[in-house]
Amino acid sequence: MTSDESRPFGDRSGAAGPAVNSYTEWDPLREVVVGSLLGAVFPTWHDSLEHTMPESAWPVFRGHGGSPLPERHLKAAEAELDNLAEVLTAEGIRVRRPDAARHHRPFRTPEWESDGGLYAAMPRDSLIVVGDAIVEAPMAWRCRYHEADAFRPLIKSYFRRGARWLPAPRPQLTDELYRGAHDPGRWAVTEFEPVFDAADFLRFGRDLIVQRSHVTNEFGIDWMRSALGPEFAVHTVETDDAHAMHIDATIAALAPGKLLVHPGRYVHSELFDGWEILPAPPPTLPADWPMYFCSPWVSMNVLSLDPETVVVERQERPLIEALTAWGFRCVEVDLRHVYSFGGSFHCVTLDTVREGGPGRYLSVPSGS
Ligand code: DAV
Repeated sequence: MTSDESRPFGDRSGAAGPAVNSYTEWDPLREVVVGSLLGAVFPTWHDSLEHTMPESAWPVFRGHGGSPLPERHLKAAEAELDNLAEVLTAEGIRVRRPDAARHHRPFRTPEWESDGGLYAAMPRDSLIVVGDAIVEAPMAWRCRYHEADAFRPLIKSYFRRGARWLPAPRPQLTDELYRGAHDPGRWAVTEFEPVFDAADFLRFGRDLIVQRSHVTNEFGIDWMRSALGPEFAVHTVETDDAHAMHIDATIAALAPGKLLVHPGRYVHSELFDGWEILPAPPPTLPADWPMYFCSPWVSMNVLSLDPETVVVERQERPLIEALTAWGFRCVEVDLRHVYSFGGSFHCVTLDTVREGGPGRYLSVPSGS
């Protein structure tokens, strides 16, 4: 038993420094959670997945809910995640990993059942650190209902050491949440109850931005506003993405005043007036690379280690050249096998400790 676990409520005085402290996407990174694909399974099919998953994946998903993801590819991807953890450690950053979880086990509520879970690979989707608080997202996909559980030992440890712990209201995920096939509404989820994935938010000090998506509704955004309180402002931004699910392959904030954007999806917001905006070069992934969950644009899903340093996929040469020319040091890491399962460096990490406090970086109209 570590000293931390021997006292049920640990040191919540903050005397040892904040256990979590992360206000931006770019302040110098001190501690990070890196996800794991161990035991990952195919998601259990639900019609709402059609809005965001590549059409080529639908038949595979339909037939394989709860069964293991392709083994060789998965092993190669897990090795990439282990290597990422080593690279970050070598950069002087403390790395935490989730517990092994039994994602293949079916589960049910009184209203529905799922053939299994998914994985603990993408802590960015289920969790967000805002200042000294960890928020657990009410995820919209039924198979992701227990996804944050693999991170609970870490969350409890952060809480014992002074972090605030804000789990969103447990969603019911009944049929009322999902738009029917014949419903002309734009989004897969209705306003039945608050839902969001944490990866639809990005942090800019006292300001956060969020996109409405197929997994994030207005009710969820309102809940986040209320949970964070008046010290933070949450701004909804428009994006041009018919398949919107997670803002981090549309906008990447690399430093104060420097935004990397998807050339097609980014819609200019006056919040970024005065910022330099770099459209990301197209991804280099071969067309026949298996992509079960997302588009190759996770190439721009980079992780900032500080305002001058970015972790980038080794084979994304045009992006590495563009970022280098923009003044960044690029830490090149292989992650293509992980791409196949839905994300890259930003998705697979949760930056629990960064230096710095709450600043103001966005051009916020007065009165909002
Ligand atoms: O481009 O398919 C990826 C988002 C990753 N969480 C895309 C969005």
